[in-house]
Amino acid sequence: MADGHWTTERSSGGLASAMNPLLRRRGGDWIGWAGDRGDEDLKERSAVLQDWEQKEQCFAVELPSDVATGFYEGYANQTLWPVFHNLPSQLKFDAAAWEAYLEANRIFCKAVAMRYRPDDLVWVHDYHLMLLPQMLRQELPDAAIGFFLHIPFPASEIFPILPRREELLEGLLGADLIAFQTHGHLQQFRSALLRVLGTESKVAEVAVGGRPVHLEALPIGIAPEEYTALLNQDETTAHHYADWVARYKGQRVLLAVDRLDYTKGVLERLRAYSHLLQSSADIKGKVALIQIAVPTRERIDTYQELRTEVNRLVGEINGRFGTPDWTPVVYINRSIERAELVALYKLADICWVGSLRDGMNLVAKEYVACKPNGDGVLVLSEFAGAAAEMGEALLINPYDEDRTASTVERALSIEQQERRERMRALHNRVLRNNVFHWGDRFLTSLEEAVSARGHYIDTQPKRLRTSEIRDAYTRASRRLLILDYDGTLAPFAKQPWQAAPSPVVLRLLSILASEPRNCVALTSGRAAENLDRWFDAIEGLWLIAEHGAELKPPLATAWESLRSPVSTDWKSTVLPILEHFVDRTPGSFVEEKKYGLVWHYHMAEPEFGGWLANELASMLEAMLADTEQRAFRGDRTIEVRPVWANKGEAFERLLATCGQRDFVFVAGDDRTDEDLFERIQNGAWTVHVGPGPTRAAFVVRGFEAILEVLQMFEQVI
Ligand code: GDG
Repeated sequence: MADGHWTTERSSGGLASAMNPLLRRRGGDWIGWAGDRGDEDLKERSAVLQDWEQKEQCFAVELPSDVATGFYEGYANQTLWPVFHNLPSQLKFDAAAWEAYLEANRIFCKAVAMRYRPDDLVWVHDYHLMLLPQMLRQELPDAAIGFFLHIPFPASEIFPILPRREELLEGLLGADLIAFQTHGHLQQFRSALLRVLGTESKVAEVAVGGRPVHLEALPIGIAPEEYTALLNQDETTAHHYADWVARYKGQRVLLAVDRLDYTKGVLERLRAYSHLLQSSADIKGKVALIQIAVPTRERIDTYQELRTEVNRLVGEINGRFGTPDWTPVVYINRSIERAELVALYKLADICWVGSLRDGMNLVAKEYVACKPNGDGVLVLSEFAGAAAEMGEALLINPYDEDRTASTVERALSIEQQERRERMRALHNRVLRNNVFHWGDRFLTSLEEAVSARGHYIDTQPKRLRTSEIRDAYTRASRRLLILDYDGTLAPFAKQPWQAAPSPVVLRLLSILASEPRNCVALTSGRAAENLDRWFDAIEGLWLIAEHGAELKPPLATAWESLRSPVSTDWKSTVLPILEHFVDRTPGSFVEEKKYGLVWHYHMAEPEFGGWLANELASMLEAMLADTEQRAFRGDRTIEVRPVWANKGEAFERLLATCGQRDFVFVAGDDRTDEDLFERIQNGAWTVHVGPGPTRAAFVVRGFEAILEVLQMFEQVI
C-alpha cells in the first residue's frame, strides 16, 4: 500500500534482478507470491494484480496471512536462511511455521498445476519452495521440473541440524534437475544426501527409484546491458555522476551495496573500516564509505537488532573520526533508483563485498560490468559464491577485520596496470557469463535431463529368462562365468565366517570349472586366505580376492597382486576412526584385510547402525578425498580400500588369459559388482541379485535363482 492505494513493483533482491531480463527476453509465466494482503481494500488489489497478469504474465499466488507469516518470516527466513548460510546460531524453529511452509508449498503446487500445459518446463526457484518439486511430481508425473538454489547449500556438519531435513531433501529430489551456484554447494548437497538419507550419488546424478535426477553447478550472471545502457546513455545517471564527482573531489570512494541482512557482513565491514581509519592516519579525510543498506525482512527481530546495531556503529564511526567537512560513512538505509546505483558503481574506486556467506552476490558482478576501462577494484569475500569465478578480485576473509582493512588499504594503492589487468579479466568474464547464458544453460540441462529419463528406463534391467540364457549357453563354445560369492551364491550371514559354502555350491563350481569350454572365476571381497580355505581344492577355478586386489589362476600356488608395491600406511589413520565407530555402535566390528579395512554393522540395531554409517561415510569421504583410498558402502558394511582394487580391473586381467569369449555370464549383488557390470560390453549376461539400482542387464530376486541357473548350466552337455 502506498498513500492508501495498492501498487505493484518489482522487488530489488538478487532473484528478481536476475530473472526479470531473462523473462523479458525468453517469455514465460512468472508465478509468485504477491506479498501480504493485510485487511485493506481487496477489490482494488485484485484489479492491480489482474493488470499484471495481462500485461506482464505475472500470476499472483495468494497466501492466507497466517500461512504467509509462518512460511516467509518463519520457516523460510528464520530456519532455512540461517542454516543454509552456515549460521545455525541464528536458527529459530517452530512446528507451526513448518506447517505453514508445507501449506504454502501446497498452494504453489495447485497454482502451478492449474497453469501447466504439456511440454511446459517448470522452473522452481529457491529455498522457499524446496518441497514443491516433489509435490509437483506427484501431481504431474511427466512434467519437466527444474530447481535452482540461489543461496548456498550448507556444510555437511550443519545441514543435519535442520528440523525437517529429510522432507526437504525428498522434496528437492522430485525435480529432474537440481542446480546450484557453485560446485562447492553441489558437493555439500551430495554429502547431505549421503549423511541424512543414506543416498549415494554420482558427481552429476542421483537415482531416485527408477528416475535420474541431474545435478549441476550453474553460477548465475547479470544482464550487463541493463547497466552499461544506463552507464553510457542515461541522463539521470550522468547527472548523479557529475554531482558526486564534484561532491567527493579529493576523496576515494568505497562502495557497499547490500540488503540489510546479517549474512552480508555489514557490521564486520564497518568494524574493519573503523580499523582502517584508526590504523592509517593519512587516510583520514581522503576516503568515504558509501553504504547502501536496503531494508529487508523487517518484521523479524534479528533484522531489527541488526539495523539498530548498524545505526549505532555508523554513528560511532562518524562521531569518532568525522570532521565538519568530512563524513567517513555515508549511510543510506533505503532502496535507491537503478540510475543512482549505476552512477555510484561508476564513481566508486572500490566495491567492497563482505558477505559472511552468499550464494553468488550480484553486486560484485554489477560493479565489474560498470568498469569497462578497468578502473576500479573489487574487494570480495571468499565466502561469496562469486569468489569461485572472480579470482582476480582482492579476496578477503570478512571475519578477519584487521587483515580485511589491510586488503582495502592495498586496494587503494594498487598499481594502475595491475588494477586494469585484474578488472579487465573480470569484466570480460561477467559479460560472457551473463544471465541469458545462465538461463539457456539451465533450460537446456533441464531438457536434457528429461530426455535422459527415456534412456534411463531403456537401460533398466529386465527379469532374467532361463530359456533364453540356456540357449545362449548351449550354443557357445568359449564361455566365461564370473560369480560373486556372498549374497550371490550364498545368503548373507551375520558373521563373515558363518557363510561357508554349501555342498551344492561346491559341486556346481567344480563341475562348471572342469568343463573345458568354460573359464570360471569366483570374485569376492573376502581375503585371500578365506577363499583358499573354502575353494582352493576346486580345480580349474579362478579366485579373485579383496574385490580384485589379488587374483589366483587355476593350479597356481601363489596369489598375484594387481598392483605392487602397495603401501598400507593409511590404515594407521583410518583404523582408529573405525574403532571409534565400533565403540559407538554395539554389535559392530572391524575386519582387517591385506588391502582394506571393513566396518561391519550387520548385528547393530539397524536404524542406529545406518545412521552412524552415513556419518562415517561422509567423514571418510572428506578425509580420503586426496588419497588413493575410498570408502565404499556394501550391505551393512563400510569398506576402505584403494580405488584400483575393483572387480573391473581384475576382469581385464582374466580376459588377458582366458581370451575372448562368446558367452559371458556375470552375477553379483552389491556395489562392487557394479564396477564389473560397467566394464563389460553389450551382449554379456550381467545379472544383479536382489533389489536396488544396478547397471546389470538383468535382475533376479535372490541367490537361489543364481543357483538354479548354474544347475541348468550343469545339465547342458
Ligand atoms: C540471492 C542470494 C544471489 C540492492 N540494493 C539496491 C538494489 N539492489 C540489487 C542489487 C542486486 C540485488 O539487489 C542484490 O543481489 P545479491 O546477489 O547481492 O543478493 P540477494 O538479494 O541476497 O540474492 C545471492 C542472488 O539471490 C541471485 O541468485 O546472488 O547470493 O542471496 O541486483 O543491484 N537495486 C536497486 N536499488 C537498491 O538500492 N535498484
